[in-house]
Formats: sequence, C-alpha cells, structure tokens
Amino acid sequence: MSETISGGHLVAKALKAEGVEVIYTLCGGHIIDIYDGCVDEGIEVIDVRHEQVAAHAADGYARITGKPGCAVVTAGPGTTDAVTGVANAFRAESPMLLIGGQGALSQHKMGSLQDLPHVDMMTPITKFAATVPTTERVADLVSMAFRECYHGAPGPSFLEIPRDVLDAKVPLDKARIPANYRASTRQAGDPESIERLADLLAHAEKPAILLGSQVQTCRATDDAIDFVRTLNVPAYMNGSARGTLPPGDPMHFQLSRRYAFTEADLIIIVGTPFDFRMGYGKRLSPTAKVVQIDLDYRTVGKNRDIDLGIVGDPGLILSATAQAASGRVENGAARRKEWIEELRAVETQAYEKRLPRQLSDAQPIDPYRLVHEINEFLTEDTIYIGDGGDIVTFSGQVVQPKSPGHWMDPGPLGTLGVGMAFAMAAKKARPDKEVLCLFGDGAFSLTGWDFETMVRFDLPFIGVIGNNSSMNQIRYGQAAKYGEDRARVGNTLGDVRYGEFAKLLGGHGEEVRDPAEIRPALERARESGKPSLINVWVDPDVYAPGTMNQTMYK
Ligand SMILES: Cc1ncc(C[n+]2csc(CCOP(=O)(O)OP(=O)(O)O)c2C)c(N)n1
Ligand SMILES: [Mg+2]
Repeated sequence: MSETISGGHLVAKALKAEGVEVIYTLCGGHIIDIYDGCVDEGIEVIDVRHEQVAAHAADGYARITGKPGCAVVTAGPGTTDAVTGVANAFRAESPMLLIGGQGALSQHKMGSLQDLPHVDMMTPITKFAATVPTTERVADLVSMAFRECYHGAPGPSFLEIPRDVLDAKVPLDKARIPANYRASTRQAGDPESIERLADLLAHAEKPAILLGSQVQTCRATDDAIDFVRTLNVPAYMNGSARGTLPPGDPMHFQLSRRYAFTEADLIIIVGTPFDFRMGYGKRLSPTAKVVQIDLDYRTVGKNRDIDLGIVGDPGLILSATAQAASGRVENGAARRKEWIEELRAVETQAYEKRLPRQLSDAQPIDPYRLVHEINEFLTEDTIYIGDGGDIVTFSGQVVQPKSPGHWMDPGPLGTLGVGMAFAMAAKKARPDKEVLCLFGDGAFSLTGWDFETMVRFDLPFIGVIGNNSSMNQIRYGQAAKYGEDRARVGNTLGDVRYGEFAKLLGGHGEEVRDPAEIRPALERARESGKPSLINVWVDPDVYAPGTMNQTMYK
C-alpha cells in the first residue's frame, strides 16, 4: 500500500515550502489536523485569545519578515472574527494567508456547525479567496494562494478547507506538493518613463519626494537613500517607510511637508496612494509637476491627474532613475541647496514652536510630553508600533523611528486593536529587537487580553498606554459638532489601572501620573525583561492638531 497523507499535513508541507515558520491561530475542531501537520514540519503554533489578533499577527509577521504571514482559524465565528485582520492587511497591502475551517463537504448546505459562506465574505477584501475541493489539491491551492498575494501590490488571500477534505488521507503520490512555484514579480518600470523622470529632475529647482509604505514592502531603503542623496531631493516618509532615512539625515524632513508640497515644482509620490492621508491629492501645488510611482497600476493617477506615472517596483525605478540622471551633464542636484535650506528653516521653526509642549511639566500629563519621552527613549533597535486615536496622532508628529522597518501602524483602514498582535509578530520574528507599542486606552481594550499570550510565549515588549479614559479622537468631533454638554456620549471609558492588569497576567506594570516618572518607568519596563504596560494618565482635555482639524475626514 502506498504512503498516505492528510489534508492538514499537506497544509503544513505547503507552508513549509513557502518558508512560513509560525502560524497564528485560535483552535477549533475544524482545523486541528493542521496543527498536527505543523508538529511534523516544525512550524510553531502560536495560539492567541481572539482571531482578530491571529490575523493581525500574520499581517505584522509579513511586514517584519518580508515573507507572507499565515493565520489559521476555525469555521464560522473563527473566520468572521478574523475578517478585520484580513481587511486591514488588504488596505495595507500586506501579504498574508488566512486559512479558515469549513463544515464537511458531505454536509454542504445542510446546516452544519459553524457553516457560513466564507469565500463570499472574503472575496471583496482579498486578492484571492477559494474553497479547497479535494484533499489532493490542498497544498496546490495553498501555493496558489501565496502566489496571488504577490500580484501587483501585495495583499491577503483566503482559503477555506472543509473538514472532511482536511481530515481525509490520500495517497502521497496523488497529491501535488509544489516546491518551486513562485517567480519574482518585481517590475522594473518603463525605461522611457524613467528617462522622462530624470529629465524632470534635471529641470527641477524645488523637488520633493514622498516615500510611502511600498518602499519598505519592497525593501527599497538603499535605493531610496541613494536616490535622494545623489539628486539632493528632500524626502518625506509615511507609513512603514518612516525611518527609511534616519532623523538628523540632511535629506530627512517631516514637519515642513505641507509647505514643501505647496512650494515644490516637482513632487514625486512613491508607493502610497492619493487617499485621505494625502487629502486625495488636493493638497499639492497646482503648478508642480506630479510624478507617481506605484506597484499597483490602479493607484497611479487615481483621484488626481499626474504628469507622469510609473508602475513597478519603487526600488528598481528609483535606482534606474538615479543612474539615468547621473549620466547627464546637469542633473539639477547642485542647484537645490537653497531649497533644502528653506525647508530646513521651516522644519526647525515648527519644531521649536512645539518644543515647550513636548517638555511640559503639566499634570495631568500633556500627551506631547509622553510622545516626546517615547521618542527620546527609542533606540536604533526599537520597533515602534502605534495603536490608538488621538494619542497616536500626537505620536505621528513627534516619534521618529531611528531605523528603516522600525515603524508599524495599521495603515489606511485605521484599525484600532492591531498593537498587541503587531508586537507579538515583531518580537517573535525579531527577538533581537526591542518592541515598544503605544496604545490608546480604547484601542488597547479591543485586543488587550492577548497580553496574556505575550506572557505565555515569553515575548517581552514595552507597552505604553496613553490613558485619557476616553475615545478622545471621536469625543473631539462630538464636542465640536454638538457642544461640550452633549459630547460625552458613547466615548467615555472607565479609569482602568492597566498596570495592575499587566501584573495580574504575569507581566510588569506601572501607573504614571507625574511626567518626570515617564522615563524611569520606561527604563524599568525595558529592564524587567517581561511584557509590560506603563499606564500613563494623560490630560483628556487636550487634542492633537490632526484631530482638531479632522483632517482624516477631509
Ligand atoms: C476597530 C475600530 N473601531 C472604531 C474606530 C473609530 N475610532 C477612531 S479613533 C477612536 C478613539 C480611540 O480611543 P483611544 O484608543 O483611547 O485613543 P484616544 O483617541 O483616546 O487617544 C475610535 C473609536 C476605529 N478606528 N477602529
Ligand atoms: Mg483614549
């Protein structure tokens, strides 16, 4: 008799072939055979307390490692719980595979336990969603799903595996287990367009570049640095591209972005869409030439006209452009000294204006002081994660990651609750790194129970809660629209001592009310070697400028 293999073991073999070292999961009878396969293949199983966390962790793992992440959840509520994580990965262009259980095919549409139309639900928020129809095809479909994650801009895939398909055993020689099935999908960009961009740069007096998340996705840091240095182009960074240039670099700019985009004569947007974060492209000088480089053809020219669009890998395109420009007698670089000085002056002025707030001794603590202390505390090896509303808006202005790939935020879905999962994935994938997550108290409470998972798997990190006992970002809008006396509706949280919660679950915890105590508490969290929560009580009655402008809705 020939050797047989079950569907769950085929899943594990396919994950191994893709280089997946860990799955994030919450158990269910529909999926246990996958665990059994993981035991054989040496794939670690990290079991969390909510499926949303499993999916966010798979997203986070993909961002940190550059490999696809994988979450495995049971049928029905297990899969619906994971929807938010998949949706977040979809908007953030993060490659991950969600595998969901499903009732047995033999009970199809009979009302089996936890049966739902998962594929229909997942189709609009994935690049690929399918049912595995037979055991023989399990590994084949897993490889297909991974391949689909990398078409154009990356994104999530979903597979449901019916219980009888997963549990059945088939002859090993009947099952395809792909080993070599993926090619590089990197596109170099149209050479003619690259020449045109080099021309535009040669004639530009005041260029500026925005490096977006795809720069990190494509690991294009070196190409981006080479580009901005060779051509003297001031750089702004957003999303996970923050840190591409370190703070203090002559080409690193942040606070002068609006000024730069109003005054520039050439604006190059790389790997980030004209979405709400960019005012849909409306806030760019109407006379500037606008160039857009993106992995996804659908993003280029969306929401506003452009002068030049280039579809492809940002790293390849930036490096080819730098090369094309350096072959010219005059590439424009030398003429830009004044422009760079002008932006630096704007930058310095904005920084100095805010500095007194960052150093404020006020009690309750000014959120600016908290994010300032965090910024000072970060090392080149600290991965920073932001998960919250107003408090994270403050941090977006002040916190500067010191290295590339050391910034994580949910991305354009704006999902609260990613923090614990991202910390989990980051520490697992990079145990050599320090992980610091700043939470809003509202955001923390969505997925905070997974602090227990951090303790159980010995994943030390520094959790900081900017606690205002409110969903402040929303409260601001209510106060502005309906008046202070009608503002406290649906946004008020209890005064929870999250430091005690951390201790209850076996971690390190502290309460901080005095601004002078922030730094020592951070140090103690670092030294504790445990998952930690520093609960910092911040002033609930001050808001970040971004919240007050309600820029996210404009
Ligand atoms: C999952 C989810 N639910 C609701 C929202 C809407 N929302 C945006 S900011 C915010 C308030 C968050 O409160 P908190 O984390 O305490 O941060 P704060 O604004 O108080 O600093 C809410 C509810 C969201 N973005 N994501
Ligand atoms: Mg809050």
